[in-house]
Amino acid sequence: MPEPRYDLHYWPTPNGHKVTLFLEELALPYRLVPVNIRAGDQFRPEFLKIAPNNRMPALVDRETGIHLFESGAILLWLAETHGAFLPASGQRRAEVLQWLF
Ligand SMILES: N[C@@H](CCC(=O)N[C@@H](CS)C(=O)NCC(=O)O)C(=O)O
Repeated sequence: MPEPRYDLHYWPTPNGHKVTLFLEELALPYRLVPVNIRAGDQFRPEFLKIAPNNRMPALVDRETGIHLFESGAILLWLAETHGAFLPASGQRRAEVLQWLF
């Protein structure tokens, strides 16, 4: 079985849920990589290479090699990459982004 496209560095908090909701809605292949923020995993050097702000969620896209932190940036990337939930331009796009930001 092929590796899933996305690694989501995650802990079950609202910011983490934002990204899992998106991935689930589009049935995108992903793997959860736990970042136990109560145990200090967010300060591990290997995690800081992906998320230098020491916060989860963070996403690794194996297909493009892109590493992203900040849930809003991740959602925007996923929306544009998969052509979902985000109108291409105009008022409707601005309305979606106002909720995202
Ligand atoms: N603006 C960030 C906030 C992320 C954030 O605050 N993550 C928290 C958990 S919800 C975290 O990882 N905290 C670890 C820490 O502050 O050390 C986003 O939307 O991704």
